[in-house]
Amino acid sequence: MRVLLVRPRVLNAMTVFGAIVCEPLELEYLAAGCRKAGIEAVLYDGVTEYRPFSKVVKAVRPDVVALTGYLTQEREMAAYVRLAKKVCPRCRVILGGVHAQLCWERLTFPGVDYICRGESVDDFVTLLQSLDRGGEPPELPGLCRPTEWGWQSAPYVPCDINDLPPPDRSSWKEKARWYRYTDFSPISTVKTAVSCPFSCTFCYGRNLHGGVYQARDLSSVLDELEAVPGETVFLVDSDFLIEEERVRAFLAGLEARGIRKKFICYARADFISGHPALMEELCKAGFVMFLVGIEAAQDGRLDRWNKGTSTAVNDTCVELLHRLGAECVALTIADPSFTKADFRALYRWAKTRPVRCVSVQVLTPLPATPFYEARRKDLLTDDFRKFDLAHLVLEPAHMSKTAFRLRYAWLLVRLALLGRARGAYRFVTPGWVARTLWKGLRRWGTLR
Ligand code: B12
Ligand code: SF4
Repeated sequence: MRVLLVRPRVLNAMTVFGAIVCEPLELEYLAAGCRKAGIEAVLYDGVTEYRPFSKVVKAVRPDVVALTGYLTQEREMAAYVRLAKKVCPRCRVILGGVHAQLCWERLTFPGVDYICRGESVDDFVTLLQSLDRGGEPPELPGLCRPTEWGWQSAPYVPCDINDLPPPDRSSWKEKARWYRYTDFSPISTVKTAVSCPFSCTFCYGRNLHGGVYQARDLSSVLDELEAVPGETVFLVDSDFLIEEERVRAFLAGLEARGIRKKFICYARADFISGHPALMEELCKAGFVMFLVGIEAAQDGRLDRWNKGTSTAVNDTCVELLHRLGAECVALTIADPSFTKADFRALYRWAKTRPVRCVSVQVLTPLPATPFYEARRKDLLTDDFRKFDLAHLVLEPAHMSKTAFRLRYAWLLVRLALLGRARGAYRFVTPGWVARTLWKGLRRWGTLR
């Protein structure tokens, strides 16, 4: 049996400019499971691919096309399904991933045969094996299929993430020049935990895995780190710094095994500000960048979003990271309820704090979050391409939509210039911009 594993093309500002590009880790997990079971797996990563999809399907002639994707990629996913079935009508199409896990009903496009809501690679392999035998697949957790009563999902049961195989990174080297997190390149990505024990109202990631946080055994994480090719590792947990004991054991493991890498991770401001000595050890062990959910310059907003932190905690956090010489990427939110003064306050916050990189995303109700349930009747659109946290999907409360968009764009420009003046984004040169635009143009024609 031959499987074509596909990550869809993304052509938005973030990816066309290539400032953050990660390896297709989800496909590397699936490929590992397939290859272990003797199933041939071919990867098609639309993010780094110039060949038209149908040409690849024609050449590979897969028995199964398995597609991942985020909510912003629904239309692309539907287009890949159409193309796959057109070029290779006998192939089966299976969808999966974080969007499918909680919003699978939106993915029942014509041509889709199965949707896997679960994260289990073993279940995916079992599905492939039963298709290979020509039988009807068993009742696997979270497996959705069309029935005479319409599409039905078997109950989703989170898998034990310790059962996932080590990702197969055999194609990493070939694509390494693409992988970067702003100034750090090439990067590898490693996932050490799923979901998050906190409950910020706008967060999608915490609802994954049945809303239950689970961290992998550290020995397997360290085994993986010993083998990853990148000099910098982006730990893609929703939040890596959760359990103090685990972080200490992780540091001891790095030391004992002599693992020397640079690390980037997501972390909460309250953990950072509450553990100055541990943070110092992390920085000494190679942690160079922390992506911190600062979210707002006002306490009222943090409380409304159930963030569980405060502006004072945020300030202590950025001061501490600055003192330790680590990069703090402050993740903040532009709320459609912003007044002109709120936009100015966010910029002032950045200007008066020792941070170089401040990212601002538009507050967006992502489906399956409490925030979405509360605001779904107010949405300006149900086109999920606009849910990329850069578009406005709720009516602004204090200005017109155009005024909000202009103020948001102006804030982004000012923050980028501020960051640049403070020494960030060194990789952005005129040559680099020209090259990345050219790469984006070449990928434009791949969805055919
Ligand atoms: C790293 C990351 C990125 C990277 C890209 C990573 C990638 N591989 O493409 C970057 C920084 C570019 C990025 C961008 C965006 N991201 Co992002 N990202 C993440 C993050 C932190 C980790 C994702 C990851 O690498 N996971 C590791 C892989 C192995 O896990 P996985 O995808 O769950 O895969 C497992 C299963 O789901 C399953 N599986 C996956 N696919 C398939 C397919 C099949 C067929 C099967 C059977 C199984 C299967 O198998 C895997 C192994 O168990 C998550 C947060 C999180 N906690 O997940 C957010 C997250 C996925 N991102 C999110 C969002 C909103 C975005 C953006 C739209 C907005 C933004 N500005 O950040 C953009 C859009 C990019 C796009 N593709 O359209 C949301 C997803 C919302 C949604 N409903 O889709 C998340 C959950 C963050 C959040 N808390 O809201 N992101
Ligand atoms: S925003 Fe961060 S801390 Fe809050 S629930 Fe999501 S991952 Fe956890």
